[in-house]
Parts: sequence; C-alpha cells; structure tokens
Amino acid sequence: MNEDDTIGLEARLPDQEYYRPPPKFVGQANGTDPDIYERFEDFPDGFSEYAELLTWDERWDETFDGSDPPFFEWFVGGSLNASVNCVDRHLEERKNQAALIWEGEGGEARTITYQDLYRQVNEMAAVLREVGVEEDDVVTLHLPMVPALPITMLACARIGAVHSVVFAGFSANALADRLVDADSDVLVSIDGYYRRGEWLDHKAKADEAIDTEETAVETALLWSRHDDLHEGVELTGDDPYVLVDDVLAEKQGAHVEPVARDAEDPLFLMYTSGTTGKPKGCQHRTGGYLAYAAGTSKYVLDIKTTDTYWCAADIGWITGHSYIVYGPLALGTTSVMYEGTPDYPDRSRLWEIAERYDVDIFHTSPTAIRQFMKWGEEHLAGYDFDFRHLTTVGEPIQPEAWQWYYDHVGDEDAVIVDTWWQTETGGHLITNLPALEDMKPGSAGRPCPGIEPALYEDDGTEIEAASGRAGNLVIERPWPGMLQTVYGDDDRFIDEYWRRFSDTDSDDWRDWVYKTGDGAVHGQDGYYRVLGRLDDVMNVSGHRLGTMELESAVAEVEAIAEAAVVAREDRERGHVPDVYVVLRDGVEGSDDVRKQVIASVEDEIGAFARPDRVLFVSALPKTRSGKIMRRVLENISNKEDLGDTTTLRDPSVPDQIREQVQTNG
Ligand code: 6R9
Repeated sequence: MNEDDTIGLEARLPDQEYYRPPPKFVGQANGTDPDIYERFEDFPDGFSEYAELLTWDERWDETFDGSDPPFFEWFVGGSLNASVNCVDRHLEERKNQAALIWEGEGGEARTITYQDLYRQVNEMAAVLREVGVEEDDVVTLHLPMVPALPITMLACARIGAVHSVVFAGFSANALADRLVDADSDVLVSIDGYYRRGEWLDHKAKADEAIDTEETAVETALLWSRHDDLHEGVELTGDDPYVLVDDVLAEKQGAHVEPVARDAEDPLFLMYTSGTTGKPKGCQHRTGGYLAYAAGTSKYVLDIKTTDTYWCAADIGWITGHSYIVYGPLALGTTSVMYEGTPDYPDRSRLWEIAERYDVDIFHTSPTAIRQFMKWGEEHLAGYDFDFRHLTTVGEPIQPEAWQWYYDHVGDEDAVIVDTWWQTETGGHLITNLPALEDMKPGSAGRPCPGIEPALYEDDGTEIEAASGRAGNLVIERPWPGMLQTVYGDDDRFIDEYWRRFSDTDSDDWRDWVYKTGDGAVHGQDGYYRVLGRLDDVMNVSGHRLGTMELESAVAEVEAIAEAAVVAREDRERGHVPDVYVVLRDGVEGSDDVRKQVIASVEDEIGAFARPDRVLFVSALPKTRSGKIMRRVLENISNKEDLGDTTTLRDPSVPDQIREQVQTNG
C-alpha cells in the first residue's frame, strides 16, 4: 500500500479535518504542478498563461494596464472573438463531438455537436443582423434552459453585440428594469417552457415588459420551445415580435464572419443585486473574462475535451455563463444542460441523467445538496454514475452537507471543490486546485493562482494573515476576470466596490482594494472560510437578492406604511427573507395583506424571491436619526441576542416586536 492509500483510508475516519484527493484523480489532473502558484505570482504576466489558452486574432502587447484605477485593462492591444474560441476553433479536431447535450424536462434530448453549434450560431447571428443588431448593441435575453440560450449568446458574441441575459424566473417588471438600464431595444424571448410538467407562458412576461412605459423594445425575437409551430402565439403585425424560426428559415447555412473584438470590448452584462434598490449591470470584457473563465475551467474544474461535464446551474446566472457556456466550450468539452428541476418527474432525475450520459464532472450548489440530503440517499441508489470531480458554488457549505456530497454523490472517491466567487469576479477566486491541496469541509480553501485576498477590519486596517480572525474579505490585486465597470455608471462602480478600502486619490493601482461584501476567516492553514454577506445583500437558495429591492417591492402594497426585510437562517434554503411590516393606520394585519406582499415580490422580482414570513409589527427599530436597524430585526428573526441597542430611539421596540412575532409569526 503506498502512502497515498494510507492517507486515503485515514481520510475516511471521523474527525479528520482534511481529505486527500484520491490518487487516481491526482494522476490524471490538469493542474499537478505546484509551481503554478509561483508562476502567477509574476504579476501581471503570470495571467498570460490563461490568455494563451485562447485563439487571438491579434496578440496583446501588454498584459495589464493599471494606469487609470480602478479601470484596469487586460491583454491590451489584443483582439479575439468569443464565438470563434468556443466553436469555430474546435471544428478541425472535434466537429462531430457533442458540444452541448440538452435534456428537456419531459425527457426529450438533443445532442448538439460542435458542427451543429457552428451552424446554429452562424444562422442566429445572421438573424440578429437581419433585424438590425449591430456591434456594441446590448441584446437582452430572457430565456430558460433551452439550447436557444447559449446559441443566442454565442451569436451575439459573433457579431460583437453585448448580451444581457436575464434569468427566466425574473418577472416582467424586473426584465423591464434591466432593459431600461441597459438601453436595450432588442429582446430575445421564447413562447414558453416546462416546469414540473406545466407549460409556462413565457411570452406573457415579454408582452408585459414591452408594454411598460419606460421600455423601448423595437424588436422582440421570439424562439419556439418546440422547434415547430408557435401554437397559440398570435402576432398582430404592429407589435415588435419577429418569430426566430421564420427568419432562420431564410438563413439556412449562413456564414457570418466573426467580428474581431478588442480584448477590452464588453462581452456581456450580468445584472446583480447590490445594496441599493437598483440592480447593477456588471460589465465583463471579452479577452480577460474569457481567458479567466477558460483558465479556471481547466485548472479548478479539471475539464478535458474528452469529459462529459455537467453544471446544474442556470445560464441566467453568472455560474452558467462562465461554467456552462464560456469556460467549458472554450476548452472544447461536452457540456450537459438540463431544462428542468431535480425532482421532476421524480427525485432521481439528476442521477438518472448522470448515469445516462456518464457524467465525469458535476457542479451544483449547497442548497441543492441540502435538498438531496433531505430527500434521502435512497434516490441515488441503483444509478450507476461515477463522478471524479464535484463542485459547489453559491453559498457556504455546511460540513454535514459537504460530507453527504462526498459520501453519497462522490462515493468517497471524487474531489469536492468548493468555489468562492461572485458575479463581479467573472470566475473562481478562492478555491483549491483539486490535485494540489487537501479538501477541508466548509472551507473554500486557498486563493486561485495570482489572486491576492486579504481580510480588513471595518476601519480599513489589515488583519494579520492566517490569524483565524473574521474580517471583511477584499482582493488586493486586479485579475483578468474582474468586471470592467457597472454599466453606464462608473461612479457606482467606484462606490460599491472600491471606495471603502481604497485610497481613491491615488493613481497607483496598488492603492486600490476591491471590496467583496463578504466576511471571511483566514485559518492558520492558509485556507479561507467564507462566512457570508456583510452588506444588505442576502443569499436565498444561492440566489443573490438585495434587501432594498425586496423592501421596495413590499412598499408597493397599499396597506403598508413601512417595511424592513432581513435574512433568516434556514436549514434548507440557506437564508430566507423575513418581512417586517408596519401597517397604515386603520388597517388590520390579515392573510389577505400577507398574500398581497408575496404577490408584490413575485411581481416586482420573481417567484424565487418569495418571502418566507410576513410579520406585522407596530414599529420598526430605528436609530435616533431614523435609520432602520435591520441588524436588530435579523437577531430577532434568528433568535439571537439583540446586541448593542443603545443607539435605538425607543429601546422598548425590540421586545414589543419579539412578542408580536411570537403571536403572529
Ligand atoms: C458565483 C456566485 C456571490 C455571493 C458571494 C458569497 C456567496 C458564492 C460561495 C459563497 C461561500 C462559496 N458565495 N460562492 N459563499 N462559499 N463557495 O454565486 O455569484 O450570485 O454573484 O453570488 O455568493 O456571499 O459574495 P453571485
């Protein structure tokens, strides 16, 4: 028995904090050379290793330009096209290999080879051109998990249009806000899709968004879920709709010359929740983003061309952008995409798919894992899947959930890779390279190559490294995957991410420090454990939601005078929103008002943001200057000590609330 095996056995003993990667994983991994960390310490040139993974029209002259912080530039002078990198360049070697394997909710399946993808991306690019989309236009995509989504994204990239994908679960209002903010006059939607066997009329949301006064949609391209007739879709002629299938029929076999994009030209916008009511459009560049997505897909996700890789996230969030579409396809692998939910038609659905396609690498969230745990391991029994690599993303993972994932999904024989990153960061920032570091349940691990995190006190002093003390997680050095700016709002970009911990008067990039908004601990072993958000952003089942967004949705309800939303810890969903409501004089708290609050959140944001509890109280805890102290409410929701309440205007309010919550919660 060699040494690795012994440690492998020990790893299964209880109380063992670290788990070694299985030797058979290490033996085949992409990243086995520990020098990678040192190579990337050569800042900024280390990062050119990721850029070398791509095919460039024009090679870059300078890896990094930090002369105008925080507006950093990467691979300056280079040009490339993302669709060429994800599609065209693979044709020679693997045109008949599946690029995407799509599994519909009802069991229909479609294999799209690289050759098919090439054809469909070109034809869709021709459609976009036909309806007048030009380079740099922002095209808004409101599409569920169907092949039309990645095809349209890559078609936009081909002609140099900037896509802005809005998660299909977002409501018409949320879609309208994003259309307006991005000045986007082209919308791509679909007639409908399936959720738990039910047909959802998705076009209805597009109709409503288009009818919203502030939007200015000139063209709405409508895909068909069935690749045939748009049954039931009636177009009036004076609406902005164009049926994609009609135009596609004229574009069969089209070739659209890919547009060479400057490395710094934007590739896409991805809206995310921040600390104000208005979501921000994180703008990602073409060269740096794609290089970073490809590099981390190679070394963190260990993707090879021969793999079948499955990330069970939704392309409507950043995880799907970087790790279903851009990273995996840039590396020329086979990426599985699934339309439905894990429990339809039954709770074995995912494992049945994993067996059928012989998936090697599987990627999901702690929320999903907690759900699988609750359903029980019997749903996995009898399915013959064999993963070598399992990823989690989106929230801190509890050690019990980690262990369950390791034991039951990984069969104690796969690596578990806990990846910490954000919409803004474009790709993983803190996570172990799986063949090089031991796993530690609950800790994301070490920084990725070239990434320099640190922990700061609230006053901005740096906490000593590896001290085990919690602090504000910041990143002290730029990286290629980072957002360029907040679309159309450079000031907000500075305010949200930089002002707090940077010397904003300095023109030396070293004085600029990126604020993540998360709290973390840096252990003696050098591993980071991310604790969660420190700002007014909450993480509900892995979906990021702003407190202010939720509160403004609640405030739409007539009966409500004032509301505050806080996150309550939930075993299954991570956190859930609790809504504290003060009613207008003369209004009684009732189930009807509760329903109105929930309906308003669904209407303004989407059903996935639905609050868990609506609690009627007579007053909210406020400071003397009138600011709502959400922390006090959060402590009440989580049944914790109230903490310091000396700044409250009326110190009796928390006790009143406690009592009211007990009687009406
Ligand atoms: C990729 C993504 C970002 C926020 C982030 C943090 C939380 C993500 C995590 C994690 C602990 C992990 N988060 N991954 N917390 N451990 N492995 O999720 O992007 O939707 O923008 O959310 O999610 O709080 O700040 P996004």
